[in-house]
Amino acid sequence: MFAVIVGPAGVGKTSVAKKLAEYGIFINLDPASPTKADVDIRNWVKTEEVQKKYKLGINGALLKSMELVASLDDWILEDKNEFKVVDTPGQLEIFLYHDYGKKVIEKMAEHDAVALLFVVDAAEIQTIENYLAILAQNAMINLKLMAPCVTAINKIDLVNKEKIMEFLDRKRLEELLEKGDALQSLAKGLVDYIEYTSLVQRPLLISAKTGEGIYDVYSALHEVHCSCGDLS
Ligand SMILES: Nc1nc2c(ncn2[C@@H]2O[C@H](COP(=O)(O)OP(=O)(O)O)[C@@H](O)[C@H]2O)c(=O)[nH]1
Ligand SMILES: [Mg+2]
Repeated sequence: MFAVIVGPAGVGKTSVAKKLAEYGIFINLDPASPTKADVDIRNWVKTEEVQKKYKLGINGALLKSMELVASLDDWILEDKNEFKVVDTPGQLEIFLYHDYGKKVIEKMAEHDAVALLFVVDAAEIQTIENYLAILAQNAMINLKLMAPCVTAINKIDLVNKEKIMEFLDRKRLEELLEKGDALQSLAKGLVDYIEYTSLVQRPLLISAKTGEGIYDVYSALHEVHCSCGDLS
């Protein structure tokens, strides 16, 4: 299967991908990130070269790079038995606003099953509003990419776990929402939507630094993949 790591910049995607790749192989699909990989998209597309060639700013160059990546399939490995961890750029608009990310995912799905891992930073989940905003992004990624998705809250080694655990407890979350404002029905609808669409319902608490929860992510990715069957 392809386990595709998506999420904002700096949340620890590459670190998580490398840890997960201890169970398989590491594919770097970030044309701006020089990193040691088993398969590296930079053999075909390098963002700094695209920037020069097309005279673009850094964001434009990244988008153009992903457009080029979406047209390639040289990097795709055929072996279905392999657990292939795919690291991606942190510019979420590639997946949410443009079709480049979706095209890349569709290309992978032609060859093997695809499961997504949405990685977020634990430091960003200190309030219920932020937690709900993360759920909303997760829902958008699910909708847009139409692939099963697991959410991982990374850098759990840096925060108070108890607080986040409160949000993950559905009953406690509802109690917290009761005290909220007019947005609570929207928020509840969102929680229902996520529970309805996510096969692994609770985000996993992990740390790429200590290794905590990495095996759980590996299992969860296989679980969603098995529940959804082969997408190809
Ligand atoms: N404390 C801690 N730092 C982490 C963890 N995961 C990543 N980092 C650090 O966060 C920074 C960004 O990580 P990186 O993997 O490059 O994030 P990316 O931009 O999402 O690929 C680096 O300095 C990492 O060492 C973690 O679980 N705990
Ligand atoms: Mg990275």
